[in-house]
Amino acid sequence: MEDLDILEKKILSCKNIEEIEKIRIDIFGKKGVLAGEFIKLATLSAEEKKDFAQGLNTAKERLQTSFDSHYANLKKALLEEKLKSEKIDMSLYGGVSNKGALHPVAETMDKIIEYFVALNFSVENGPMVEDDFHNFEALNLPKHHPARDMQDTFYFGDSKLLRTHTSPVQIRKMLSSKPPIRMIAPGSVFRRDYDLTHTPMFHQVEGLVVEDKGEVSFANLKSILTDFLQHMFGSVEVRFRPSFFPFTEPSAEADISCIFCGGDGCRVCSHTGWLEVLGCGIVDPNVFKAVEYENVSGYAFGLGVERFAMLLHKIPDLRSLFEGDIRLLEQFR
Ligand code: 2NL
Repeated sequence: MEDLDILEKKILSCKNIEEIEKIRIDIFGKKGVLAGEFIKLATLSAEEKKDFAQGLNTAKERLQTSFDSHYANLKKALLEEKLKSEKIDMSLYGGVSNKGALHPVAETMDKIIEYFVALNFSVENGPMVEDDFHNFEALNLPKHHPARDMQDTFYFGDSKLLRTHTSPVQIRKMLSSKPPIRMIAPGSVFRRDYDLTHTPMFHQVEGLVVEDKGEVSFANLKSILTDFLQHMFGSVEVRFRPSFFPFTEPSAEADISCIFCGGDGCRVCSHTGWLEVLGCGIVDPNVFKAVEYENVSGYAFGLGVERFAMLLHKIPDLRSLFEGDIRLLEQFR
């Protein structure tokens, strides 16, 4: 065996990790110096074997100790060198990162939900693929009603359809729980429509309040919606006009004073001074009949989120909300 002192010197003279890794293989490796010596054991007599093996183990331990301590020294030196050379200048300008932002529709949705959650409304969800009963029948939309035309609704072959409003969520809630109910249903809805003011998918928030003790009143409904619209649009005037929906009776539409001209009349409000923003009414008894609710009263409302987002951000073309054009989205950071 090479002289122990020479081997030890070889270890200690390594100047970096690469060198000492090579020496590790030379000495401790499978085909290294030590392995070579251990093979010689086989050729010795029993007596010689004992002495030789003892000597070998002592030598191995000594080399291992030297190796470990020098290896640790080299590692430490390497780290120190790195720490010195890789200094970070915390005062250097890092540039501005590209911050993301909520899409105006999502942001508007959040603002709407926030209002009703604060008034103790629960937020409910339901399937987008619905059936005729939940989407139409239970909502007092009789067969052959124009809103059920193939024209407006996406049908699947198996009598399933894409919900045309979020009302089926309220129907499911009433079918699965007892009154009182105080809920909103936000979500995407689908209609076969595509032009300046319509996209095949858009978002609605509908609200439903059902009481089994005492009666809800139209005054309740007007008051909560007036406050809601002022939460959304600031200090606007709110008015209610009689209207018609199959699922409410009586029904009304709410207008706000035009936020573009302050009510003086402009192109956006068609020179009326008013903008139509939501529909509402007292729940039609036929709806309660369909979900087998007795001796209850309720009110409901529904609104289109894209319209709210467009008014809030003064976005003129509905379709720009769906194009994902970075030049539009960047303006909402
Ligand atoms: C609109 C009008 C409205 C409702 C939605 C509703 C739901 C149930 C019962 C009664 Cl389960 N009504 N929803 C009521 C009135 C109006 O939406 O213009 N939406 C965009």
